[in-house]
Amino acid sequence: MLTLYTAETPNGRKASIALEELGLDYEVRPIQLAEEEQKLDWFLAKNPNHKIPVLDDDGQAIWESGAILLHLAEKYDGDGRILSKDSAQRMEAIQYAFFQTGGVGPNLGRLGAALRKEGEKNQEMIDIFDAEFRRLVGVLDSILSDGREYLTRDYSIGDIMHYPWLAIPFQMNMPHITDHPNVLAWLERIAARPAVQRGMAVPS
Ligand SMILES: N[C@@H](CCC(=O)N[C@@H](CS)C(=O)NCC(=O)O)C(=O)O
Repeated sequence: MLTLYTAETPNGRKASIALEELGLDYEVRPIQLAEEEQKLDWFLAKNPNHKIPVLDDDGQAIWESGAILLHLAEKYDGDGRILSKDSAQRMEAIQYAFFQTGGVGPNLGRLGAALRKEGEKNQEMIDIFDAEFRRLVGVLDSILSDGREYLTRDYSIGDIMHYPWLAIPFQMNMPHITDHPNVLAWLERIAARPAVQRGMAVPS
């Protein structure tokens, strides 16, 4: 049995999109982050890093969104729907998944936190994260400029890892996205996928 411990955040939605793309049956257990439910002992026993998402697969608790997607691909993706069976394609998809966890995720996350900070804002920090986020979107834009449909030849965990994060500035029409036509077109393509729409609605 699969249970996804998640919340209404980009990292949680990577996992729900992957589960939906694979057509798996799973239960959703929403975690109230504002109430710090992720810091209760029962949750820490699943993820000592007190963060969602966590996927419980028959008693095995897996945390870190990238590891969850790799686990789902290894165990449930016989057709290569989210991770190609071709070894070069597979490695390229994993490369983009790592690129997301070390790049767009932390930079956009910290930019959002710096902008939301109550009281006096640290403009220097805002400028650093903003510039780095803009640079990373530019890198993605230049990769997509050769006309490819997805980050790798086939739709993959690389696309899934990036989408929920970039969907935020995309929906807000931020120049970071609108200045990058290849990223914009890629986001529209991913947003049109029914499994992505279902995954983005979790938890409902
Ligand atoms: N590197 C982790 C990041 C997960 C993460 O930052 N989760 C946030 C929500 S998006 C969280 O649970 N924060 C609660 C906390 O830090 O206490 C992943 O990719 O799974």
